[in-house]
Amino acid sequence: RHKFWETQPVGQFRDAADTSLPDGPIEPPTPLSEVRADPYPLPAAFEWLTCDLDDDALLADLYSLLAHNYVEDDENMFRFNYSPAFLRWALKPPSFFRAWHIGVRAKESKKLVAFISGVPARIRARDDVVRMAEINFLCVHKKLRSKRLAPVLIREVTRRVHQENIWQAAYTAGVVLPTPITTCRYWHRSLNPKKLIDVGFSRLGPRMTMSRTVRLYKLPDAPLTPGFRRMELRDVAAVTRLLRAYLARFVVAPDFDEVDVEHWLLPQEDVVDSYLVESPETHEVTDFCSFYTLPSSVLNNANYATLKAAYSYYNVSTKTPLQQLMNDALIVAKQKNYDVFNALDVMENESFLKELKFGPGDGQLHYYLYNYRIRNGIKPSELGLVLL
Ligand code: MYA
Ligand code: JJ1
Repeated sequence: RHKFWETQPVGQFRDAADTSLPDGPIEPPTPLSEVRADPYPLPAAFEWLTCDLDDDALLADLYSLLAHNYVEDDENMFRFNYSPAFLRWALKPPSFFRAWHIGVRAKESKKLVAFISGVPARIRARDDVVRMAEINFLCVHKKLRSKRLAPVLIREVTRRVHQENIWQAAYTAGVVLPTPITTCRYWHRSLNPKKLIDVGFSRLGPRMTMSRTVRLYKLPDAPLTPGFRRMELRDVAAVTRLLRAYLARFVVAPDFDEVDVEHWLLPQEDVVDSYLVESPETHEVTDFCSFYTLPSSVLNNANYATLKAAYSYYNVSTKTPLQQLMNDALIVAKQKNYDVFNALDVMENESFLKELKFGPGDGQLHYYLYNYRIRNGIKPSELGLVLL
């Protein structure tokens, strides 16, 4: 059934019942001298292109490939529209490898027709901190689908990750592959219900009018928690301490240091937003919340071209109740003109979703590890990892 995935060191569906297999790497590393030295062959009309994302023209080509060919919802009404600034942020973390930004272009026209990327990360699984690649932005142009190009891209990124002596990876997908470590649900909190209904993202509830719906989702004009403010560079150490202590509670989570926190969590306009609570008395940082900006193109709508969506990222509460903290996150997202605030049911998110009027979406997100077994998988609430 899975001609490609059956050949890969991932949990196979047929092993699901076998509880004797241990947690940890599925196969051992091979000597670097045995890692294939040259790129996998592509069909004759195409060539590999290692992408330089500092090149604005190349970044614009990648943006356009994804804006027209990346992930859509099940009814093809919306398509993710990652901004160029977001792509640069997502693909150039500390110690990134340029060789892991892999394009395929047509030899003749030089048009970019496919892409896959990896970035390095330290990810902890139970008590094992593992160097991994986070694989994302796998995309094949709509006109080249179902020609088995995706397995070539995956093999090539795997080869280039192996060349750095890294043997594990983490990735997410909307489709079921062998074998998810967990399956998460998307939840959505309307901020601009009228627009969401107009574009078909949500529907008017039974026995609801537009004006009752608008009232239902109304939020205060400014955050309510005293000491709630935007994160700044001087907060990196305090946020790192909070986040490390919090993520230690989950079975699978990133192992962030201060360098990572500065990259992944310091606010960048229309890319990532982070807020914290600084105690007005002690000036201690006690709580933290963050979201990233991922608009979606609205396909086939006469009135609107894009939906502005915020996605819940990492949140930590030690003093302010999580529900109150996330209510303030909704308030600042509303102030900044987001149409919807999305969250997965990971970490402790279940504790506020219903109370803050999030509703379940029709999309799921499956999480995977490559060459690392986690027997029986985990629950979404045991997962402390958010991929972009
Ligand atoms: S998830 C986002 C993926 N992108 C999209 O959904 C955008 C829109 N779709 C497309 O661009 C294409 O449909 C794609 C497939 C490119 C997805 N992950 O070439 P094909 C398998 C993994 O004929 P196409 C993200 O970015 C499929 O089961 N495998 O198909 C994370 C089949 O294999 P098998 C997938 O539709 C990516 C084979 O591909 C996915 O033209 C993580 C068919 O190939 C998918 N999302 O192209 C990648 N979709 O026969 C894995 C289909 O066995 C990383 N397939 O069932 C693994 C770790 C690597 C590093 C390891 C380091 C140590
Ligand atoms: O956004 C998603 N679904 C929306 C729109 C559905 C449109 C018709 N299919 C949705 N809306 C309902 C919201 C409503 C608001 C009021 C309260 C009740 C709920 O459900 C879904 C997620 O739910 N998104 C997708 O399907 C996009 C793809 C998701 C898989 C992502 C793969 C990631 C790639 C790896 O990086």
